[in-house]
Amino acid sequence: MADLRAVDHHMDGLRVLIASTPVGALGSGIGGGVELTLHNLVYGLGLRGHHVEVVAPADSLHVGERVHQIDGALQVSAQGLCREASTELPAGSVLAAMWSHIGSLQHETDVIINLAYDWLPYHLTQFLHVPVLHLVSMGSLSDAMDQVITEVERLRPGRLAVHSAAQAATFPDPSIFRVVGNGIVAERYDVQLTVPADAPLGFVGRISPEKGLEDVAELSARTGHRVLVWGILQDEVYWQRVQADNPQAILEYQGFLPTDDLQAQLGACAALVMTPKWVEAFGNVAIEAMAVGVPVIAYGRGGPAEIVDDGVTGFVVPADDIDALIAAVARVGEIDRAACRQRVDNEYSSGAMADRVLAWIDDVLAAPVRV
Ligand code: HBI
Repeated sequence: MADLRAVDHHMDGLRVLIASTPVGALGSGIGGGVELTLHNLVYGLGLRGHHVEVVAPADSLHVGERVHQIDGALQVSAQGLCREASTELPAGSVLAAMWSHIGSLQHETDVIINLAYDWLPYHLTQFLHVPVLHLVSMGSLSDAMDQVITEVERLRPGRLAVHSAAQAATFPDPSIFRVVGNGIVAERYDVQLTVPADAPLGFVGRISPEKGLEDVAELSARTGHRVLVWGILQDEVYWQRVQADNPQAILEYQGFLPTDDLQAQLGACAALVMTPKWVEAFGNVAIEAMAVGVPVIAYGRGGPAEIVDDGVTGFVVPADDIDALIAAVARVGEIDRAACRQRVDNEYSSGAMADRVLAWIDDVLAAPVRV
């Protein structure tokens, strides 16, 4: 018998407070995948009748029923840090201010979902009286973060989730994480079921070494396939080097587009190619491509390899094997584009993701309260 509190809350809806990333305002694009996750959670939990509010840095876009906009100095991205990196809080930290504000909202909140990959929210978990659930946005990056994440599991078991098993596997003890996948607001994506025979390939992601664009350039140089490239040009030197190393490659940079524009252009591609060199926690672009009917051809590394249903929604090839990549591209006509969209509707819609998160919340609310 589920805990009465949990059932009761579902009757008139849970009051959910989502803490965003402190690295950038919502809408700035700095938050990367976390922004998509947040929008999708707000929409999906709202669909299921819950009341969702957001705490985010000032100048954020409006999402959900209310965005509490917090002034303060943005947090440095953890992405570039080394394993021994210390936890830093700038003077006037927006992260500290966000969590002071969250503390003051506890009396009108049933559950807090933290999306920040930062030390403070994890350490505060034991002191807040409203349950804090952490959806970890990246793989293991530093010892300090690994330790504070592990501390949460020791003091408040069941509060940790990741987007993929591969992401969990980067941490010392993968078993402490619940795998919840991710989701998108599928209604925003228009499926394109047919493309011309000479349709280009697509590459979506920050132009940065960990995304492995050089392998796609070599594919293009060897096959003559045009590749449309979307994403923030994060590393100009890398971009120049990729083109210099593959003069025959046909890479056409399309800029960084907002979701509505990206999905319309991406749908015209024959396939999306994903050649990550690091362990992508999930690979949102894989479900965005499938949502518009585009098969995904991905290296067997990280989140994307768990999203692609080999032979049904695309192909998974041995990581770093460009011959295998080329062979898979030649077979993309075998994939039913409608099946790609169907898999998103079944598995990666906002409702499907919200149901996985609500099952997680139920388990937390039903667990004996630890003093
Ligand atoms: N860095 N310190 C910090 N905190 C975050 O929440 C964070 C980050 N870097 C990147 C990031 N979040 C998001 O882009 C994730 O989607 C990867």
